[in-house]
Amino acid sequence: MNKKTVFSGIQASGHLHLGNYLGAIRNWKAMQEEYNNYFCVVDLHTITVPQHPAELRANIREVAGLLIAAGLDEEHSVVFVQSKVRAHSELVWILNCVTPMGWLHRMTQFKEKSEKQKEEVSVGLYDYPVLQAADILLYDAHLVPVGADQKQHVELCRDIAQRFNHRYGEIFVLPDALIPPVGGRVMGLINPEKKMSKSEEKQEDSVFLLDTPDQIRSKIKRATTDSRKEIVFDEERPGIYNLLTIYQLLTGGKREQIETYFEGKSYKTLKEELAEVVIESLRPLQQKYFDLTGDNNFLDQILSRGAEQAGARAEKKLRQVTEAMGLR
Ligand code: AQP
Repeated sequence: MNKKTVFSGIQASGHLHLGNYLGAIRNWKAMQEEYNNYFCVVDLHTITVPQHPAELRANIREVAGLLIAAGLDEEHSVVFVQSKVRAHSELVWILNCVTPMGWLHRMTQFKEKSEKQKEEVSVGLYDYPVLQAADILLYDAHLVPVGADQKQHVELCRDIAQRFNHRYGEIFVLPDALIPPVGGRVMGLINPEKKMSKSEEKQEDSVFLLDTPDQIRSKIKRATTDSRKEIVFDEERPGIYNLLTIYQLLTGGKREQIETYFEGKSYKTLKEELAEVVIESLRPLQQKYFDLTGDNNFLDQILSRGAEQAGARAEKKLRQVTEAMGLR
């Protein structure tokens, strides 16, 4: 059977959080049997903003370990670290040479991230979406399951592929983003107007996947709500809406059922119940993570096999690209 190919990546820019899990990883696992999958720890993307070397090294392992612990398995998915497959760095240069600057000027993630960095902002951060395009196109990915924040980048990737194909022949598959109908944008606990983010300075804004039960209870207890009382899914009230969305994603209930269940209950009760749901949902993942990282070799072996498999496929594509362009 000819399965379609899926590619997605995740940065090692900090500890993974509920947004990464509900918006991305959990969906990757749920669909892995249906597709040929490549899941990548995108460490070259991570260095587009300054990283401390020891922390980066540890984060790469933590992210890879969590992907395996979340259930991505070798039978269906190739899990690997981006910098271990050199073809990504080579293809990005080639794609840079066919991508108009104007296309990158429009990228909203660059605008948001560069505002924080001011004059420190790197060329790499500007070029981030082109590297993402190289990742996706190397594997002939048809689908790119991502959170809503990445939609624009996948559309850019498609445009770059189209432009390349127009100039050099049908080399690249045009990918589509796959965004979950709910959970594509989990918001911060303290600032529910902004998405939950690894690199957010306020640690209380995110529930990290390896947080202890006490940390989870304390963060959810301090989550921003409002001065109203009714517990309903109302997008105009971002704090409560976000807490209820997380509750819905983890319990699988319907919105009306959840609203009925919480009718007449207080925000305090909602927060306490949500904290327990989060703790229990993360417990098996955490247990698996600690089991598998207890044996250092286990993770190394998976990543090394992953890099080998991904490398073979990527090299083949790169050869096609360089031949088409007259570089070979
Ligand atoms: N808050 C979120 N809600 C839903 N999905 C999210 N994703 C990220 N944040 C949320 C999805 O997780 C995948 C991996 O994200 P990434 O590592 O590529 O980086 P990002 O999108 O820039 O996410 P972060 O966590 O906010 O990292 P930093 O702080 O380093 O920028 C993607 O599919 C993303 O959509």
